This record gives sequence, structure tokens and C-alpha cells, in this order.
Amino acid sequence: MPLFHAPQGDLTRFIARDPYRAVSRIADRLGADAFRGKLMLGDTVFLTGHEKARLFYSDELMRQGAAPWFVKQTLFGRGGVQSLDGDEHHRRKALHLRLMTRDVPDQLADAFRDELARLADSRPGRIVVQDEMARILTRVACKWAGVPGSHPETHAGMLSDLFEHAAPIHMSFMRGVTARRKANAWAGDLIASARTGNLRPTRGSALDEIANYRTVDGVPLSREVGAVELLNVIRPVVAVSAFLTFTAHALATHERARAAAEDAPDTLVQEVRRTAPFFPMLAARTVRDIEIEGDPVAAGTRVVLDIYGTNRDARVWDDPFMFRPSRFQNREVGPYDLIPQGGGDHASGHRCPGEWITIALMRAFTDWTTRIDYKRPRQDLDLEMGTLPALPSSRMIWTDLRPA
Ligand code: MYR
Repeated sequence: MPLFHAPQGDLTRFIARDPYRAVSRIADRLGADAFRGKLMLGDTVFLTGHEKARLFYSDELMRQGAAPWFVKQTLFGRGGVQSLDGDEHHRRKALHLRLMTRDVPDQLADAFRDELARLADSRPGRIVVQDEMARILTRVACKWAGVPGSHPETHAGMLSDLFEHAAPIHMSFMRGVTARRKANAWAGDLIASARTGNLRPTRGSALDEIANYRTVDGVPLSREVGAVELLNVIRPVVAVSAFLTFTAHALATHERARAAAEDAPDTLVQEVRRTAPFFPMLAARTVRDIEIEGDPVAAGTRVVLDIYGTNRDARVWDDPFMFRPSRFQNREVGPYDLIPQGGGDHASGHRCPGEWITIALMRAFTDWTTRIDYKRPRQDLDLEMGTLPALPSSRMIWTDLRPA
């Protein structure tokens, strides 16, 4: 049977208004987990659910030329690992995996725990969780990446703008574009200084490894691509602040979250990752003419995978719209079931190499919340579903923070 066509015509505005729920809403209406539609005037196949996630990560799809134009101007920049395929992707991905795995998640979590303890000891009268965590994580990420300077947190706003204003759905998109220009200049200077010897980053740090990296052709990365890759290491750590804000939001809105923070913190971390409106969807292109549901799809067609909807696939998750950390107790999670940071394999595919770092930082934050006292003044807890990421309106305000 041919793929259904979305009835709405070009879906760009529909998706821009409700980026997390639009694809699964159409899929539900059509009763299908794959359908055709137009996106930014181009023919597109939309996929949702764990079975179609498996297809999305097959070798019939590639990333080159798939990312929408705007993420190159903001979130990802140009020429980084996200846009590569084949041998150079493999080599660049191995670099990122080297930088982000082994004992790195634990190291970062330890540094983060120290910072959180200091924050509680300073007994701040009021914090905005999103902004405070972005500052702390910028400090942690820059130190670990070998970036010199005693106050790296001054870059937190610039780094946050890269992911908070990544898409042209609001006027504030220009903040994302400006941040990319400034961040590339900042990181490009660091790469250049590490190469000339003006800076001597710790051996094996991200700055050292990226400055000295050689492509499959044996040449160094250009200054701009080096900057993009250094930012690809630092920015996602700062972006974990959004997951921490979603954790604070869950604690404010679900009794089950508060119980799990005490008794089974790992399950809370996973349920927040499953439910948080963090990254809405991913894009790829077909490598060759293929068939989806028996319907021919031409080579080069854009294919979009719905992350938000896949994490709520009722064939995988009971009561998928319920917030229930206990669903993760004694549960094996398949590579396409829970994909807030991409699916499939970390080494060979495009799954985020920072996933373990995210989990370790969220776990440290969750534990910390059980050892502090704080008040939550009246505030607007609604998630702003029309923004990316869809943070709570208040960004989570806490007052009277102190050790318990
Ligand atoms: C990272 O820094 O790589 C992770 C940041 C995640 C931010 C999530 C929100 C931005 C999504 C905008 C792009 C949408 C692409 C279809």
C-alpha cells in the first residue's frame, strides 16, 4: 500500500508551531508510522516509532546534505561530525567517542558534584535552575576540554544561545546566529593558539586532540571545522542544563519523581530523558532509490525521524503519556526504544557520544536534590511547547537554597 500523504500540504508552519508533537499527531490521525509530506517545500518522508527508527539508522539513509540550513548557522555549525558519512565520519566519531567515554562521565560528574556542593554552601537566595546549571556546566566542560581561563562561565550565555535559539521559529533566531559567529571565533582562536604553542592544553584533552587531529587524508582540520568540533564537545555538556531543568520540573510536578529521586534515581533519570521535549526530530536522506512500506522513495529524499513521538511509542511503552519512572525498573532498553539523543549504535552510527555524560550529570543532579533544601516560589511551570528546547516558562526558580 502506498504511503499516506499528510493532508496539510507543506508542513513547515504546522511543525514550527508545535515542533515536538506535530509529526506524531499527523501519524496518529493517519493511523500510520510513516507518511509523506512537504517540509520547506521539499518532498519528505516522516517516520515515527521504534520500528521506523531502526529504518532511519539503516545504511539506506545518510546524513550528508540532510540537516536543515538553519542548524548549520547555529547549533551545529558547518563541517562537523553530524554532517559526515563514510570513512571521515567513522574517524571523527572515534575521536568524539575517545573524548567522551571511558572514565570521562564519572570525572565530569565528580567535578559537577563539587560545583553543586559549593553552590549549596553559598546559600543563594534565588537561582534560575536553567541559567545556573548552564553556568556551572560551562565551567566544568571548559576545564575538562583543556580550555584555559579562570572564568570560563562567562561564555555560558553564548554557548546556551547556540541550542536555545537554533531554529528560525522566533525572532530570537538571530541570537543563535550571532552566538555561532562568536563561538567559532573564540574556539578558532583556541585551536590556532594550541597549534602555535601559545597555549599548551593538557595532553589528551579535547582542545589538544582536536588541534592535532588529522583527517583520513592526513591533513589537519581547518580552523573553522576545528572550532566546530571543539564546540561539539563543550556545547552538548552545557545543553545538559536543559535535562537538569526538566528534572527540576518533574520534581515540581510529579510525586512519583520525588519518590524516585530518593529510592531509584536511575529510573528518574531515564523517565525524564524519555519524556523531556529536548531534541524534536532528526533528518537524513535516502542514499539510493528505496522502498518504504512497499512504496518507492527516490534517492536523495529527505527522511525525518520523530524523536518525541518515538519515545512515546505505545508498542514499546505502557501508558506512554504517564510519567512513571518505575517503568525502567529491571527493564532492557533496546537501541531504538529510547532515543532522546538519537538511536542505534554509538560507534558506527550517529547516536550521541555524550549520552553517558548526560546520564552521569543527571544522576549527580538528582542525588544533590535529595541533599538540599530549597523553596519553589509560585511560578509558571508550563512547558513552552513552541520553543526548542521546550523549557518551562519560569526556567525553574528556586529560593532559599541550602544544604539539608
Ligand atoms: C547539542 O548541543 O548538540 C544538543 C543540544 C540540544 C538542543 C535541543 C533543541 C534544539 C533543536 C533545534 C534543531 C531542530 C532540528 C530539526
